[in-house]
Amino acid sequence: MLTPQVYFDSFKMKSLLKYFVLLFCLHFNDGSQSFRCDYTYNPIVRGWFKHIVVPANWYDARLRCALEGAVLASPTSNKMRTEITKFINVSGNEEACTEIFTGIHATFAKGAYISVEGIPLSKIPQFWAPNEPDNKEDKESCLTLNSNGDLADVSCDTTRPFICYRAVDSKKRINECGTIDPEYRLDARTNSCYKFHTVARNYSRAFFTCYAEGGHLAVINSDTEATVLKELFARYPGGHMLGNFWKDVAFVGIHDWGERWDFRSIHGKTLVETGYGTFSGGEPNNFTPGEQCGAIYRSGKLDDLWCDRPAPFICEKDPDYPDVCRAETDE
Ligand SMILES: *[C@@H]1O[C@H](CO)[C@@H](O)[C@H](O)[C@H]1NC(C)=O
Ligand SMILES: *[C@@H]1O[C@H](CO)[C@@H](O)[C@H](O)[C@H]1NC(C)=O
Ligand SMILES: [Ca+2]
Ligand SMILES: [Ca+2]
Ligand SMILES: [Ca+2]
Repeated sequence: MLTPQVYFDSFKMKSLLKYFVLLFCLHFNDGSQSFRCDYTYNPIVRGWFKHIVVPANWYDARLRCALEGAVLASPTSNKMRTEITKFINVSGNEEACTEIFTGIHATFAKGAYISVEGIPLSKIPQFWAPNEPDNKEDKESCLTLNSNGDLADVSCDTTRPFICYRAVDSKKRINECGTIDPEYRLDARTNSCYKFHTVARNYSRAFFTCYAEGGHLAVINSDTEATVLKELFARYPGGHMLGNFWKDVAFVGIHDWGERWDFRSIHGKTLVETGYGTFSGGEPNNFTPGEQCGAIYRSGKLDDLWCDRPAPFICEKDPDYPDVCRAETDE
C-alpha cells in the first residue's frame, strides 16, 4: 500500500489533482475495511470473525450476531469451513466447547435447511459427524460444527458457543458514532449517540439489543440529556410504530434491581448520583401487577413500567466504544 510518506517522495512527479484522488481513495478504503475491534479480520475469507464463548441457544445467537452488524457464521465454502474450524481449535479447549452453532437452520420449515444469508444446504460443502444428521425425535433444526469441521443437527433450544462473521462491504461506512448502524446519531449537547428503537421489546430483550449494538439503554445524566431524549421521542409518533403496545413510553436505563422502589441506573448509581430523577406526576406507581423497569414518557419524565411487556426503547452509545479497527489488507 502507498503510505503518505512514500507518496510525498514521488509528489514532484504527480499533479495536485492526482494527489486528491489518491487521498479520496485512501479515505474510502479506510471506511470500507474497518469494523469493531472485538472482531478479528481474516484476509482469507475477506471478513471479520468474533468467537462468542458463552453458549447461547440458536435464536439468541442469530440475533446477537445480527445486532452486532454481522451474521451467525456458517461453513458456506471450503475456505470458510477451514477458517471457522481453525478458530474453534484455537479458542476452545474443553471438549464440550469445541462444537459451535452455525447459521445453517431449518427454523422456517422443517428439513428446509438454509444459512442465515439464504444459501441452501445443497450449495454448502457437507461433512457430517458420525450418525448425523438424525433429526432425533423430529426436534433438530439447527446445525452445529465441530473441531473436525463436521456438521450435526441438534435442537435449536440447546446452547452452544458461536461465531459471528461480517464480510467486507465497501458500501457500509463507520459513522461518527463508531458504528455502521446509520440510526445512531451524535448529539453535540451530550457528546453521546442515541438510537430510538420502534420495534418494541421487553426490558431484557431491549437491554440485550443495545448491548449487542455496542451501547446500553440510555442513562439520563442531566436535564439536558432528558431534553435530548424528549426531542428524539418526538421524531417517532405512535403511527410510525408497528404493533399493539403503548406508544407514549420508552424503556431507558433505570431498574429497581429487584429491590422494589429503589430505582437506580443500570450502571449501579442512584438517580441523584446519575444526574436525573424527575418522575412524571403520580410516578413511580408500581402499577399492577408490578413495575420494576424504567422508562420515559414523551415529556422526558420518568415512569416505572412492566419489564415483561414490549415497549419501544432508546439506546445510548459512546462514540469511542467499541474501538474501531482497520483491517490489514493490501488494497
Ligand atoms: C482441529 O482439531 C482437530 C482435532 O482436535 C483436528 O482433527 C482438525 O484437523 C483441526 N482442524 C484444523 C483446521 O486445524
Ligand atoms: C422477553 O422477550 C423474549 C423474546 O420475545 C422472550 O423470550 C423472553 O421470555 C421475554 N422475557 C420476559 C421476562 O418476559
Ligand atoms: Ca442429531
Ligand atoms: Ca447518558
Ligand atoms: Ca408506572
